[in-house]
Amino acid sequence: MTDRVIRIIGVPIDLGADRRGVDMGPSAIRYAGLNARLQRLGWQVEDLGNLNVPVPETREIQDTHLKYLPEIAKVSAELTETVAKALKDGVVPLVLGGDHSIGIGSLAGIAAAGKKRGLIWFDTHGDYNSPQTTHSGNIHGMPLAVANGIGVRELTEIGGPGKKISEENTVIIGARDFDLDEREMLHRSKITVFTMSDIDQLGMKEVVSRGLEIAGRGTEGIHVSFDLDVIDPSEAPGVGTPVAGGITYREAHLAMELVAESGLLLSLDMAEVNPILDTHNKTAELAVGLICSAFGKKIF
Ligand code: Z70
Ligand code: MN
Ligand code: MN
Ligand code: MN
Repeated sequence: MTDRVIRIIGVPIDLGADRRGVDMGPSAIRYAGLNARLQRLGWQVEDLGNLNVPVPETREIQDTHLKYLPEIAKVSAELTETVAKALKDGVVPLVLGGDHSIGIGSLAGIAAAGKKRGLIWFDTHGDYNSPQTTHSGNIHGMPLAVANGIGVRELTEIGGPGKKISEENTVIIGARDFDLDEREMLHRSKITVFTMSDIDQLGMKEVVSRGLEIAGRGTEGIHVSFDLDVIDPSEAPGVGTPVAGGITYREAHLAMELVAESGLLLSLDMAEVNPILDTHNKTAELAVGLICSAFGKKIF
């Protein structure tokens, strides 16, 4: 199975979020045994280490609607190139956040490599704000909008002009917290949203099956971007923005197992692990478990 290679790309960034700590996510996830566990599953692992990310103390916020825009644009451009190169090299990029602004570079990298991929975005949030609709000015609330061509050109044109996703093949799962105007914009888009209410009514299996069908339709596979805050804070306390009412540990694993079974997964982001709020690296360990489920770990 030596042809199966995962390339790990750490992005220790917290410039996209208010709460400090998610910059330590890549360390915590590696500390939880990521590389060895993937190897035990039969994967060859290449760890590129971390991209260079400035710390906020060395920078000043210039635009309160787009905090740390120049810094995030620079890191996103580097991530775009790194992800595009991985795809051209025929390996599977695994991007470790860091706040969810990492989605900008991941999706731009996939597009730059010329791949038509569906997207499943597991998140409490829509991450679909524009500089006009944002209340926080935090760019981690914008990556999905940016990928869909909404926002400033410094972000939307990273990796080239044009949309980086196909709306018709984009699915959000686990949402329960939108800003008002963000919600309106999502309603007007062709993105499919499965809320917590949908999961309660249909069950995770049905939601993910529908999501895979939508994301996989007419594409060569899918990218999964997983924000750990989609999981209930009782089971994932160490996240950037804990919000009550999330999916369970078991639903999260089921979702990743279904992704693995589909055979569609081509690249993965794990975002928003915050070791400062975590208890004994529980959330980072969960992140590693979910990555393993997504990459084919079976219980039996
Ligand atoms: C809010 C904003 C967000 C993650 C929080 C929250 C966005 N909609 N995303 N935590 N991962 O600030 O735009
Ligand atoms: Mn997010
Ligand atoms: Mn979120
Ligand atoms: Mn508003």
